[in-house]
Amino acid sequence: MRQDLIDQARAVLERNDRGSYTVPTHGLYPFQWNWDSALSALGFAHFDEARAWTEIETLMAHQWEDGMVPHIIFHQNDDGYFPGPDVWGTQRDVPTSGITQPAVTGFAVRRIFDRASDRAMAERRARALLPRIHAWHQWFYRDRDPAGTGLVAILHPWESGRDNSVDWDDAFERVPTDGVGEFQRRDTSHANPEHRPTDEQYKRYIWLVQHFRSLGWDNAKLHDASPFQMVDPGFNAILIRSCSDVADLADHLGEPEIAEQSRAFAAKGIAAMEKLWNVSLGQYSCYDRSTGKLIDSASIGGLLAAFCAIPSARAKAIAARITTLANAARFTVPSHDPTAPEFDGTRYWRGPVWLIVNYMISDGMGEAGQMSVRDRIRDDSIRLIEESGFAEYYDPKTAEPCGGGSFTWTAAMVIEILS
Ligand code: 9YW
Repeated sequence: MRQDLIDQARAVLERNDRGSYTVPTHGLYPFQWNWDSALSALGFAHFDEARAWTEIETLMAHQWEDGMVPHIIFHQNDDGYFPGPDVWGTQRDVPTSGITQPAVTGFAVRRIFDRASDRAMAERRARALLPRIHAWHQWFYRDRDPAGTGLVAILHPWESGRDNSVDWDDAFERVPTDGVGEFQRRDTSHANPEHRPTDEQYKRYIWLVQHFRSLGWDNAKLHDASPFQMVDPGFNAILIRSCSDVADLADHLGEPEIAEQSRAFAAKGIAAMEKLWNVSLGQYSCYDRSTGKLIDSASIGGLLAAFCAIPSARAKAIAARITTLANAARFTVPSHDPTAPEFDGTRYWRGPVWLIVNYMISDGMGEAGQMSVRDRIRDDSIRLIEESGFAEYYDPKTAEPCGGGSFTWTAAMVIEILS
């Protein structure tokens, strides 16, 4: 049975493989997405190490001169997705979006490196990637944390990877929609509109894109000019974890300056994470940098914090919180608390379970010694696949498969968990 699932997962990866990059799924997402690629490479590495390295190299080849790594790379034309390159207007030879996504690449590279059987290839390819990944991390702490707090802000919900999370609802009230003309969404023709963000949210997504475009995508200006500046614990935890992993890798590859700076980023970040602890929720939560307030939204962003080396008392509290959530749903970990009024079990990031987030939280739980919660998340993840196939996300109460099907990173996580 397990080998059967691994074989099916591998077939999904192969179907979505476009040679030097992978699309998240045919139709709905016809380009290369940033954190999808890094996590999908983990799956490839189990049966084709060279292909895994190529996935990440293709992503990093489109890094901007300032260090930013874009969230979408539009390798070829496809009208099936909105907003396409003409809306972003980033003026690059191979068009890209103008915002970034969770920096999971440093973690993925370290993991692929550690497990590689072809050591010479791993040394060569990791050595070439290391300075690029480090430059991305430096960009984050320079342009997304201009006051040097130790935590970076996202300027668009798409950067978090959790597009329509409840976390952004209040801040989105402040994002205007004037000047956003008519547009035609394409996502709702590929997937059930009930499973996707609303039109009102899309107007605000596009307003932010137009605003940043009017500033010439100059990252030195965007942070202060954005009405949306959100400090997401999950996003920061991924960056901190990648900084720690890059530090270890740099030690191994004889790059002491990269190691030292990466370790300093991680240490400062972990200390600053404490400010995101939300006592009333018993978990971490987002901080709205524009208003200076913690947001009382019990989302998975606050649990994903466990992906970096938070204090053990905090990891224990997160484990307890996941156990409580598990009692309110059949499958862990719902992307929003099922007992909260905003919970919606099929609408994207407002309730459904996502295997990639499960993977990262369970990894963090394992690192923190919380083995029973780690195992529970992994078992639930595989039960979801057995019941409902390789979907984009799942209803945590019914296991209904939602969004796109034959999904690359879902398949990659299955290979990771079962191999
Ligand atoms: C979109 C590709 C991407 C993920 C994001 C997810 C979704 C794309 O799909 O965003 O157009 O809304 O929210 O995390 O990278 O799988």
